[in-house]
Parts: sequence; structure tokens; C-alpha cells
Amino acid sequence: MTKRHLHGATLECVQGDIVHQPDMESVVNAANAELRIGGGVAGAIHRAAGPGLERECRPLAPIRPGQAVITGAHNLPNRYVVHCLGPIYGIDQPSDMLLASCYKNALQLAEQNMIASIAFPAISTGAFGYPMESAVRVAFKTIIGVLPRLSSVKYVRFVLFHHADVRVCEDVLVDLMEENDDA
Ligand code: AR6
Repeated sequence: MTKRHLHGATLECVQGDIVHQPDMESVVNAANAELRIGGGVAGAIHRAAGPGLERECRPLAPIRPGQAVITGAHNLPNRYVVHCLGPIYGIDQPSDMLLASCYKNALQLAEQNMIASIAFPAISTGAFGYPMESAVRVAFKTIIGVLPRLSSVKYVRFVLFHHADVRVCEDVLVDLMEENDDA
């Protein structure tokens, strides 16, 4: 596990399941536009949270690529779920800017709700086809860029389902931290 400290916050990559992050105040859903139960992360989150989550989501839908909305976490062991609609790679354009908007908007909502810790899955890298390394690079570049302006968010965790993806995530994080040190 790689843990890095930057601007008073901790950034880390772990292997795991987004629905099993009980020490995080909020978790992020790789949502669909309708904010309904789906496959992958959206399926896991809605199954674990229970039907109350879909009920709370209904008036907030539909959302656009890059947008984020926040709800309670219902039966999940967290306080909040931040729902982000990532871009479908190569279709929702420019994919990198829309993906960056997901992270920016999620962190802004976290800040507005005085959330101290947030766990992200790798948005868009499953059904939406975004290559993992490029997606993680966009994600960390955005997070590192926004961190200096955040005062409540102190812990950002990246939860990767597959072990091989943790390595990719760690390499990107180390790389970007070095660039940041050189700047
Ligand atoms: N915990 C952590 N990561 C996970 C989990 C989990 N429980 N399940 C999958 N992943 P995806 P997207 C990883 O498809 O690409 C849905 O059907 C997975 O290996 O969940 O943004 C929605 O309804 C991949 O690396 O999200 C939308 O229609 C990453 O999480 C659409 O898919 C994201 O995979 C969203 O597609």
C-alpha cells in the first residue's frame, strides 16, 4: 500500500471493495446517469445501501458526464455517498476533462459538507472503458491540484478492485508526487 502526505492530507491506493470502507466518511459511486442500481460499483453500492438509496437518488437524476451529487449512505457503513457520472471513454468528449470534473466536483461536494475522508473507485475504468493508467493519472493530477484549496478533506483513498490495478495506481501516484516535489 502506498500512502503519501501532501498539503496536510493523506493519499493512498488500496486493493478492496468500495462497499467495505467503514473508516471513510464518504464513498464515491461510479454511477449511471439515472442514479439507479447498475453493474460494477453502482450495483455493489446500491445492493449494500438498500432501496432507500435509489429513492433518495430519484429526484436528483439524471446527471451529466462530469457531474456529481451527494446523498446519505443508508445501510452502508459511511455517512455519505457521492455519485459521479464518468465519461464513456472515446464517446463523451473530451473524456479527460469530464473525468477530471468528476473528481473536482466530488471533492467540492465533500468540502461543502465538511467531509474529512473520501474513498474513490477508479471511475469510468469498467463498463465505460477508460484505460486504467490514463484514468488514474487524470484522477491523481486533479486531486493533487485541488488539495491545496481544501480544508476539510484530509484523507483520499483510491480503492481498486484488482490487485494489478493497485500497482498501476501506486506507480502513477509516486510519479506525480515526484513531479510535484520538483515543481
Ligand atoms: N469496489 C471497487 N471497485 C470496483 C468494484 C467494487 N465493488 N466493482 C467494480 N470495481 P464500473 P464505470 C472497479 O463499471 O466504468 C455501471 O453498470 C472496476 O473493476 O463500476 O464508471 C453503472 O451503472 C473498474 O476498475 O464503473 C454505469 O452504467 C471500476 O471499479 C457504468 O457501469 C469502475 O467500474 C459505469 O461505468
